[in-house]
Amino acid sequence: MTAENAALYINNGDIVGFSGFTAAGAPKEVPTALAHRAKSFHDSGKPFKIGMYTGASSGFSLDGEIAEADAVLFRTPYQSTTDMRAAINEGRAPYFDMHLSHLAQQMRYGFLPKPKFAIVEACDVTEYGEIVPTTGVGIAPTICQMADYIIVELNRNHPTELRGFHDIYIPVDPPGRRDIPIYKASDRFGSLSMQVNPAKILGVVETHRHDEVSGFTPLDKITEKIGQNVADFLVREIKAKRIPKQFLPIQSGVGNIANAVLSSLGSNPDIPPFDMFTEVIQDAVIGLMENDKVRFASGCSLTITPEELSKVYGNLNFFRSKIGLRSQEITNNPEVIRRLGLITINTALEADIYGNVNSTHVLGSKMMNGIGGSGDFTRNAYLSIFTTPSTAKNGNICAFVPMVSHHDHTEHDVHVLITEHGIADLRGTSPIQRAQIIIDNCVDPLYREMLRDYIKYCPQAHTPHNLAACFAMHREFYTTGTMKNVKWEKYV
Ligand code: 0RQ
Repeated sequence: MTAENAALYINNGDIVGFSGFTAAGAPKEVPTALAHRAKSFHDSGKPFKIGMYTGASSGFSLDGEIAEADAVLFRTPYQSTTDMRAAINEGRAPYFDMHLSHLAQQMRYGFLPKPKFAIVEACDVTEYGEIVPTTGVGIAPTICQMADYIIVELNRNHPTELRGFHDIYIPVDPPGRRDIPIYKASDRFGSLSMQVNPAKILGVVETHRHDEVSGFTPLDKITEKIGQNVADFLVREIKAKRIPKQFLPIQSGVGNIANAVLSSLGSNPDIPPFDMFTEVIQDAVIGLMENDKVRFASGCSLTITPEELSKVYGNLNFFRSKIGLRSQEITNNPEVIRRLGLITINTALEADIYGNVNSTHVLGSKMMNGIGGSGDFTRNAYLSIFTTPSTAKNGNICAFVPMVSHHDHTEHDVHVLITEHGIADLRGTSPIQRAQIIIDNCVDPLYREMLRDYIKYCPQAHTPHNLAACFAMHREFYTTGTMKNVKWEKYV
């Protein structure tokens, strides 16, 4: 059927689950047609909004179009398009930010409204109800199981030979849940496709559209240095025998820094070949697989640019033995993360001098993207690392503040902070020791004295704070456009 005809099934107030994870494997044609349907309703003065579940972020033709059409009843668990972010921060799209591993099970537990429709991208679908996803899995198995109706976007841009990349499994819910039998990243135990009742499939929409995955900005001096610092730190840990010499699986977050970190790990001769047990498999991983530096990558999406994807599709047999795509409740599962002993590397927006991390809220209130999988991985890691450039906005924002303005990862979970200036190893340190280590090693020299001075204005305590002044840096930025000129006397 056409995307327009498929969209006609969906009405105001309906709840829709979408396949994919990031822009990889997200449907494209039907969401855009839905957005047009919403606009035509709005033009005739009628309401049209849908509840939206996705795996994580999605592409412009999904989040962008639906947000632009002002058709969001609610949205969870993660997003990163400009339009959706604006709709959320302007109060036009009610959003709740969730740990990605929680979403599918909370839908099944009945904590969240049941999806009526599942719109899923596939590279193959059979009359018996077998659906083979494309480059992203996300929450697709659960939404296909729960939804009353399924619309399949059959994307001819992806070969049917993607069959064999996936490992699909829905855990039984408590009290019957059993262990997840993954003992190394490359273990597979699920099925190759999603099996649904074929009677639920309303129709199949064909498309040839590419995943809307954007490329990376070339490495700059800061991201390159952060990547080198991470690699140096991990080499040091291997030499100190705190990481086994055969190394441990890596999880790395999204974006330019994560890509730079992977490149540095890949080119460092003292880091042995490794497995990845991660969420998003990014561009850098493909080259590292070709060079035998990455042995296997388990993830819930292959979020790679068309150039890298064509390498994978040009050598499907090689990459099928090296990539496993699973749902996010398996890739981010605390049980498996703890068992495999992951080294997790995620990015902070800001951290405080005591090691707490904000990954989501700009200056405490504006949603950036969401917590994503960073909490799933950080809390359960063997060794958790956060990276960040030491400043943002041309040095006018210091990434280190007295108290984080929003709290995603606590001091209890954050083992190491790394910036372009250096490494703060926080393991086994008290709050005041952490403050010294972070200021000396990670903070930009421009802000070091300012943060040392802050502590002087704090009454003696286990975690010294001056509650009148702890957000002074944020307040100065709001009023003057820079944190550079904070005078604590003005606030204390
Ligand atoms: O804004 O582009 O307007 O200048 O924030 O900053 O440095 O480009 O960072 O793209 O690596 O994203 C934490 C958001 C980092 C991401 C976050 C401004 C800065 C810029 C973005 P401009 P960068 P990145 C598993 C892991 C949570 C989910 C996660 C993220 C913009 O990594 O979403 O970890 N993480 N998932 O200028 C105000 C500060 C700022 C600031 C930076 N302190 N205050 N603005 N900016 N620091 C994968 C998944 O879950 C899918």
